[in-house]
Amino acid sequence: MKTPFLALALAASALLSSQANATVYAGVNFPAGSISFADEFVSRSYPTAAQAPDQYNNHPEASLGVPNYVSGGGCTAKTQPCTFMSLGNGGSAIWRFTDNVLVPDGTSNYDLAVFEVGPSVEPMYVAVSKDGVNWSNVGALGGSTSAVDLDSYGFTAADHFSYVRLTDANPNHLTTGGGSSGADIDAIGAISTLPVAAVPEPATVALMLAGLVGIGFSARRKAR
Ligand SMILES: [Ca+2]
Ligand SMILES: [Ca+2]
Ligand SMILES: [Ca+2]
Repeated sequence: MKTPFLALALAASALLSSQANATVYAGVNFPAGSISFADEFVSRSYPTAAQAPDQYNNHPEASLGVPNYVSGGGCTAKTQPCTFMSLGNGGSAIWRFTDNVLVPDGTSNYDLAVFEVGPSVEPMYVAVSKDGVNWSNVGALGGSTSAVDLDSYGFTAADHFSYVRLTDANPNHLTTGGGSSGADIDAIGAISTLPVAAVPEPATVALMLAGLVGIGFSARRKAR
């Protein structure tokens, strides 16, 4: 009976630790906590070079990890390093999750949240991808809408997404750039997420195998 008990104990502790990670960021509850957020910046592009934001609003690392924008924290040469990255007018950028994947949660609740700086979300289109090559459009954000329900696009539990693409959609300023032009991205978070299983260290695997052999040996001894 040792093995089923052990499996049960491991499952219970995994459940407890996942609930323990739940954290509210800027009013949104993330059940898996800080791993939920985009980990890597992949690429970006602009319709023309003139539509890019200026150098102070152009730091991709400012859009990674948990939301950290503080109201009034603009990006100029005189202030602290920027806490968000502007997309540029009509600009597009791609992010990647590396220690987690974005999944639909099986309900109409939101699954993906984009933290855009300012009182009203600047309009942008959202797409998701499993491989960074094939993309599925999942609507637009703007105004008071800053999150996406993947289930409403027909995805199922088997759909695990590692990439998010945001494209600035403001129709009023598509010709010029500079400053903090385009939507300003503080963070991108998978509300519905699964951790990517870490590959165990060889030493851990050896220890687990030794444990299994030990359990088998003691079971054989008892059977005699
Ligand atoms: Ca992450
Ligand atoms: Ca959902
Ligand atoms: Ca940020």
